[in-house]
Amino acid sequence: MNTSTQVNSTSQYFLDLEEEYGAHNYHPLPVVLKKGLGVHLWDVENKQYFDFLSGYSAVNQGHCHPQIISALIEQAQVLTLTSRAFHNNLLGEYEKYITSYFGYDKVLPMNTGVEGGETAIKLARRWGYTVKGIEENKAKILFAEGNFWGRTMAAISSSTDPSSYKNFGPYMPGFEIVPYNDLLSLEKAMQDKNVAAFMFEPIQGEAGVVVPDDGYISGIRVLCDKYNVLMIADEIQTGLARTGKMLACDHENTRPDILILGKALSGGTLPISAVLADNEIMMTIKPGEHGSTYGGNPLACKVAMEALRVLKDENMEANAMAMGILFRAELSKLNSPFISVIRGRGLLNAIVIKHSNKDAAWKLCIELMKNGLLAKPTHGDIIRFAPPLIITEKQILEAVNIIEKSLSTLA
Ligand code: IF1
Repeated sequence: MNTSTQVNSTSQYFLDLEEEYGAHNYHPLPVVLKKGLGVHLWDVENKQYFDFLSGYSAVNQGHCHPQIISALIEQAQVLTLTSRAFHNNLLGEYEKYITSYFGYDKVLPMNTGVEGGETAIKLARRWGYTVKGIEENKAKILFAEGNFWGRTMAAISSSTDPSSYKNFGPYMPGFEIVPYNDLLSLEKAMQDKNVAAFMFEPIQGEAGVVVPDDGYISGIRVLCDKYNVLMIADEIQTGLARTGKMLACDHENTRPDILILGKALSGGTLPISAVLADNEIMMTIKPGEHGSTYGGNPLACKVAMEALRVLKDENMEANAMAMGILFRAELSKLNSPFISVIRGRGLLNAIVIKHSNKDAAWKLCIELMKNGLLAKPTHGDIIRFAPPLIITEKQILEAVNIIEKSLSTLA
C-alpha cells in the first residue's frame, strides 16, 4: 500500500524513533499526538483534530475527563496496588458499585479486554463441567465468524481473520465457529451437548461495525435458555453507552449470562476490564484458580467507579443515541458516490468506501487527517467513526463538513 505522506520535521523525529526502536506491529496514520481533551486531540505541531476513533472506544467519556483524572491523581497519591494477597478499602466498594450498576451478583476484575475474554471462557468451561455436566476436556465454546476479542493465543484461535491467526498455530482446541447474525446455524450448533457457551459481540467492531438484524440478540437469549448454553456478551467495544444504550444488549432488553467490559471502563486512563456473572457461574472458580497481579487494584477501582459515574451523570447514552442518528442522517444527505454503506448504532458507526482504487479508504483517512479529523480504516474499505460520546450537535456538523470536503478529493 502506497501510504507515504509528507510530515513536518518535528513529527518525523518521533516517527523515526518508533521506526527504529519499536516493533512494527501497527501501521498508524502519520500523525504524532501530544495532547487530548474532550473530543479533541493535538499533534506535536499544535494542529487540532476531532478524534473519531476514541482509542477504539476506550475514551467514550472524552479525553482527560476532569473528574476521572482527579480520581486517578487523588488515588495515585494514596495507594495504587496491594495485590489480591491482601484486602484493600476500594475493591469491595467497587465490586458493590459495578454489580448493582449492571445487575449481576458478582464481578471478577481483570485488566485488558482480552483477559476479560479469557476469564469468561474459563468460567464457561468450568461451569460446563461442574454445573452442566459436560465430560472433562470436551467443553466447546461457539464464536461468530468475523469475531474479534483480542490478540492472545485463545483469542486468535477463535478468529476467522488470517491476519489475526496465520502462522501463530497450533491453536486452542474446543472452539467452533458459526455464522454471525444466523440463529438457525446457531441453534444447530447448540444441539451438541458439549457446548458450554456462545461468545459474541452485539455489534462486530473489528469486522467493520457489523450490526445484526433486530431480534438476533434476543434470539440468542432464547436459544441459550433452550439448550442450557451460557450467553457471553463481549461488550468491550459496544458497551458503556457507545451504541446509545448503556449496553448494546439493552437495545433488545436482553441480559447475557456473562458480561465482559473493558476499554471505557477507565475512560481511557489505564487498562481495566471486568467480567460480571451471577453466583451459579462465578462461584465455580475457587480461591487460587484465577487472577492477575493488577486485577482489581485500588487505583483501577477508584477510576472505574468515576468513569461509570460520569457516563450516567452526563447521560452519555442519550447523547450517543441522538448524535448517532444525526451523524448517519447528515452523512446520507451527502449522497456521496464514494460511500456505498452507512451503518451503526449510537456513536459506533462506519462507512464502506466504493472506489476503483483499493487504497481509497486509507487515502480518505489521510485527507481527513489533513482537514482535522482522525479516523482509520478497518479491513481495507471500511472506515469506523466513533467519537467520544460527549460530542455536540455543532461538532457533529463540523465533522460531517470535514468528511464531505475530504470525500471530494476521491473524485
Ligand atoms: C488491536 C480492533 C477494535 C475488542 C473487543 C475485546 C478486545 C477488543 C470487541 C480486546 C479490542 C482493540 C484492540 C486493538 C484495536 C482495537 C480493535 F480493531 F483490533 F478490533 F476496537 F475494534 N473485545 N479491540 O474490540 O481488548 O485486550 O485490546 O483491551 O489489538 O489492534 P484489549
